[in-house]
Amino acid sequence: MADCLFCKIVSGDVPSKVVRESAGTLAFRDINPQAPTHVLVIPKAHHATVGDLAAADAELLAEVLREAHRVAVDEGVAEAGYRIVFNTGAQAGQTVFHVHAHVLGGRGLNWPPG
Ligand code: DGP
Repeated sequence: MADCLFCKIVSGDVPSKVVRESAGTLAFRDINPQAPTHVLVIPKAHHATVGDLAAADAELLAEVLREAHRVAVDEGVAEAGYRIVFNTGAQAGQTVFHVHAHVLGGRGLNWPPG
């Protein structure tokens, strides 16, 4: 989508710090990290929310989750524990409407989230 920030990251028009890439996904560091490890994993194809992606392409959603786990392993946070978050909708804090998994780790994470 022409006016989508994360589509521009996929195309390289907006720079990012890429940590992993698979056939269908890209993983890059969040510009405003909330934990020592804070990586976003996105499908290269544009889907606005995780619900939209689940309905349109469940295998691609599975690829996003596999890659999110691989990021946690590569970053060395998988054993201690990490969190995968999909903010979905404005009230939940979604600000970029190209679905993304936040992979957070490297510190204790509170529950419930704010
Ligand atoms: P959310 O609030 O769940 O939609 O998360 C959007 C995240 O995207 C937020 O944590 C900050 C991050 N972000 C916003 N703009 C950029 C950008 O230009 N580059 C990178 N790497 N991350 C961005």
